[in-house]
Amino acid sequence: MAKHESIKAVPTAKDFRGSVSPDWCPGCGDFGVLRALEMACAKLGRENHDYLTIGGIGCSSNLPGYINTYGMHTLHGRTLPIATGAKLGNHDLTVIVTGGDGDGYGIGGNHFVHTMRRNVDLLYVVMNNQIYGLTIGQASPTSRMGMKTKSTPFGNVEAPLNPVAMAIIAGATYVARGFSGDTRHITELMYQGMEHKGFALVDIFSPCITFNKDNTFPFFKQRVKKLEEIGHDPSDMQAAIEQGMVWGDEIPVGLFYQDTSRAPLDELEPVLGEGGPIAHRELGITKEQGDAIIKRMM
Ligand SMILES: Cc1ncc(C[n+]2csc(CCOP(=O)(O)OP(=O)(O)O)c2C)c(N)n1
Ligand code: SF4
Ligand SMILES: [Mg+2]
Repeated sequence: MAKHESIKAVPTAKDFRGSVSPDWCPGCGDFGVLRALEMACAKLGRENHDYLTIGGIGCSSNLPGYINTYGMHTLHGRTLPIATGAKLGNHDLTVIVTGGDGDGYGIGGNHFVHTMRRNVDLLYVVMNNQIYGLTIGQASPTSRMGMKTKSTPFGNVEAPLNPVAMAIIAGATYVARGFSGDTRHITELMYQGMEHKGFALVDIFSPCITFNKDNTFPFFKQRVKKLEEIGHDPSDMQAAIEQGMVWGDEIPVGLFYQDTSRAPLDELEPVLGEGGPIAHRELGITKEQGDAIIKRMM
């Protein structure tokens, strides 16, 4: 069965625009990510109810409230286990997780590693602004050494983690990076990430114009270099890690790594093999038994 067999109509990006306007600071990089995600969903061609968008806590994690799909606003750092449960509960859904560098690489770091190891079929979009935006400007796991923030007034003494290299090593089967100033490029990266069967990370430089005065739009505009233009082969794991380690006057963006040989978790789980998504199956218990369980849990 084709991955997206339930396609019925061809929606436009406008169909994915939510009814609530984002309360992000005017000029925040997250606006570009939201617009690109709307376009990527339209390009994939599924209907609104075929998508579930899940966020944690943070400016970036508020995105599910602004896009017209099913959505969940969950706990700080806990999006990935919730997304895993949702995907296994209804593996016909296109599951998208959105969040920040603090949410995903800090408090949620353990889940990040294990969700990639399991190759859960979802798109994970991290708006990496190298700062805690919502809590007004503390250092995050991707803040550079020496960076002055509210929590590091004398300069950050911790080394940043490298999400791209980490994702490749941990078992993600689609690893990409983009810049929110290039909406067309990130639309394509996110679209391909949803098409991919398995865990797809799209780490996006999404400047926090209010609290990060180092990693700004001009900073990235001057440095980003598309991997497509330098002839990188995304099936070459070693080359992908090497490119992932590059950080300087040029910073690579694009598709670093893709492995299409590994099946995603939902295809390997025997219980899901026959009978369609669990969410659509009969419960196999009587109404009385169901009522008793609900009563006990209330
Ligand atoms: C368990 C828990 N710890 C801490 C917080 C406080 N908190 C809320 S958002 C956040 C960090 C947000 O940073 P990031 O994920 O990078 O998102 P951004 O706002 O930068 O988009 C923190 C520490 C919380 N809400 N819950
Ligand atoms: S604080 Fe930073 S990340 Fe949050 S909305 Fe404002 S610019 Fe964006
Ligand atoms: Mg952040």
